[in-house]
Amino acid sequence: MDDRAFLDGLTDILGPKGVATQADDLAPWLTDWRERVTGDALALVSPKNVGQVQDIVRLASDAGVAIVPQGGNTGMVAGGVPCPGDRAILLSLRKMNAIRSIDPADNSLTAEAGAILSHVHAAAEEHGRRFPLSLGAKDSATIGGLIATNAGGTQVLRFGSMRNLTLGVEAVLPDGSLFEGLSTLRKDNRGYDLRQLLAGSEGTLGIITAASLKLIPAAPHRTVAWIGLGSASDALALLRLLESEVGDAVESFELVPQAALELVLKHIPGTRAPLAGEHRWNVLTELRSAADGDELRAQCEAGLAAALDQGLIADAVIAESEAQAEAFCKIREVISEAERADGRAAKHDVSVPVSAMPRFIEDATQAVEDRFAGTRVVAFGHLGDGNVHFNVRAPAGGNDAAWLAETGPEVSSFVHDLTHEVGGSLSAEHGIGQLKLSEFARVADPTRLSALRAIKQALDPLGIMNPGKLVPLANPGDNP
Ligand code: FAD
Ligand code: 2HG
Ligand code: ZN
Repeated sequence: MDDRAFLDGLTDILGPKGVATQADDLAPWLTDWRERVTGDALALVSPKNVGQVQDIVRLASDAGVAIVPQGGNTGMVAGGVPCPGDRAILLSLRKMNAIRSIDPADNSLTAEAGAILSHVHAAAEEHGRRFPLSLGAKDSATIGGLIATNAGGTQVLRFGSMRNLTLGVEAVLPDGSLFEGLSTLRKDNRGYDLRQLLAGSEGTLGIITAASLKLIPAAPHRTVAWIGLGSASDALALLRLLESEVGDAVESFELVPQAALELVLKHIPGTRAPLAGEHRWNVLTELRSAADGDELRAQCEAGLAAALDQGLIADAVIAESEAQAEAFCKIREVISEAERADGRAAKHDVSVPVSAMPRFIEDATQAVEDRFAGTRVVAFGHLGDGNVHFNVRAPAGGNDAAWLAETGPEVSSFVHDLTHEVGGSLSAEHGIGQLKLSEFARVADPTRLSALRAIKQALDPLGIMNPGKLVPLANPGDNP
């Protein structure tokens, strides 16, 4: 089937308004959030229902055209945009954004894949419940994209990543068949778990059209604190101390270096440093309780006082109001945006065992800055999960885009080797996409790679679902 006949077929399925082919209409969706890749597509299609998704998949399969599912296009590894030169369509789930149902007795919510995370939060809150996963892109990221990347965020410490919070999935598989897995069962042992296979599959095994999510009871009382301290190992000791004081009320424990705070203050209007002095490291922690706000705050104060006595922390402030709590949290949420506004960085979304992370941050920072003169490491994020964003910023005053293109790959290999040496992973939460594909192929265990390829081949033998992402080709030279 030639391109003309294929596009006519798409218009038959979706009507003219559901198919965009003009370059201006496509352009905003062909480049990823980090502006690292601009891909090619024959069309942007926006189905409104599952039947249309199935018809598009069958037509694309007949025509041998690749399909790139896209939600909010906030992914960090260019998984949601086509590869340059691809004969592909972008399939946007944005019009499939309904909250289909909420069942407070079941503590579950069922939403279409294009539902935006903050809308899901609001819908759960209306029923006295919470969906406990949040991240800086919450006003754009969609449920489909979050599942497809197995996203994490700031509350993984307590509630786990998207996998742990997804009860059921509805998805169109690469042959156009519909997997009707929207169950809200808490226990289901019918063998291989397709829901879990789709979580983290980055659009390579099918198109998620809806999902059932786990809700938890609302916890109206929160205490948010900003803490200044001298080292990442003190920060980890503080986490363990707070946990012993307040138990699992600690929902977030995020590490923010002074360098990241400075980027935020420089680029994000309306932000203010929470503490008067400067500290090499800061921690943002959020504690929540359904029971008693005053007691929670008292426990937090006691924990911080003990930390001060033990010399673990230098200073701390507990938010006095909800507005101040939001302001503290915002500083953490906008780090990526501030970093992007400041220039290019080689980004590394690494995890190592939690106990090894403080040492890793110190040693790897030293090693990178020694080896690549002028670079500056900004390592921030989810310390309690053993996951920091180990971002290496280009030397100041040069052409950072050119630096990233020329030196970035060498820097990334260096960082990934250091990660690998301590048993870590090169992708803790963002996935592989296009940007980490060659590195994944380089460092991954061959058995893992061949199992991935076998699964891909079994479900998508024609290779139409999001090619060039996540699953490295057997011949490394063929990878984009
Ligand atoms: P997209 O970017 O559109 O797509 C991401 C991947 O999912 C692509 O491979 C795409 O093909 C696939 N996909 C999308 N929809 C579907 C579908 N319906 N079916 C099948 N495949 C699909 N991530 C974290 O884990 N933790 C964070 O703390 C975090 N913070 C962020 C902060 C900012 C400011 C930004 C910009 C991003 C952040 N991210 C974070 C990354 C990003 O938000 C997540 O990866 C998110 O899950 C992507 O959702 P999306 O709807 O934008 O997906
Ligand atoms: C975060 O934790 C995101 O803020 C983005 O995962 C990390 O920009 C990054 O490197
Ligand atoms: Zn993160």
